Amino acid sequence: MTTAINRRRILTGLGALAAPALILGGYHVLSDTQRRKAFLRSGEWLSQRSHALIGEDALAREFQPADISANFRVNGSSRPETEDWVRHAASGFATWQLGVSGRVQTPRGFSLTELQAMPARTQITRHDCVEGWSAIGQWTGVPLGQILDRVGLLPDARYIVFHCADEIMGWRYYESIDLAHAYHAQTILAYGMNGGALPEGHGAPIRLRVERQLGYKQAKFVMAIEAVSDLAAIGEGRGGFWEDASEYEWYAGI
Ligand SMILES: Nc1nc2c(c(=O)[nH]1)N[C@H]1C(S)=C(S)[C@@H](COP(=O)(O)O)O[C@H]1N2
Ligand SMILES: [Mo]
Repeated sequence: MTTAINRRRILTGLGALAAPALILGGYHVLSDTQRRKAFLRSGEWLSQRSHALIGEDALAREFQPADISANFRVNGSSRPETEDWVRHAASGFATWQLGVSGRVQTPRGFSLTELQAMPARTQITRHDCVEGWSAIGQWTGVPLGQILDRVGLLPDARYIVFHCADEIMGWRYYESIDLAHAYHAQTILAYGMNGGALPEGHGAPIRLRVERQLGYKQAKFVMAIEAVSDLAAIGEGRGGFWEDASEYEWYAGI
């Protein structure tokens, strides 16, 4: 994907954000939008790493335990059929490792036990699927930023790609986010849900929670993550399974 196409897609996404912001009339939302616009016009955003400048550090709303949905739907893939995942699932992911590669100083794997031993974050948030349903769940996991800091991003890293275990119609599910979202406080690789282990259908052994984005960005069954400088060589180059397969926007901010 060329930078120009990427810019168009991000701008389209931001355009969609502006309308609800105006309707809500929240002054901080409006000023965020204004700041985004000025920032985009300046052209600086192409190289800008600071999420604070584009307002990406704002937290998604968090809820109380009493708000947790009794039924959180399993949507999309519910059980990968790829050989690797099936084998690891059979042994409770005991020897599974999350691979971390790409534009990093030290590519390496992390076992589930290692991930669980790292400082964790628990959050109760609302998941919004574009198909028109929402559910509130509690997620526990390791902040993605901690993993990225352990491997050390190279200066040209701009996106984090999540490679999943499942295939839909013969295509591997994958997703990607920029570094501002990767380092957002509520962006975690979750291994727990509603106080227990992450249920198989919700993405065992780990799934991404990137709480300022829509449902399809919440990659389940994550087997590996890859830091890249450009999304062009991944899948069909639009940054995710649904982005490649349909008109879903790469920037799915909510
Ligand atoms: N690997 C993978 N991740 C995925 C999907 C999928 O089919 N495969 N579906 C996406 C969509 S559209 C939604 S709404 C959520 C559903 O997550 P849930 O099953 O925990 O409700 O996962 C997202 N992540
Ligand atoms: Mo979805």
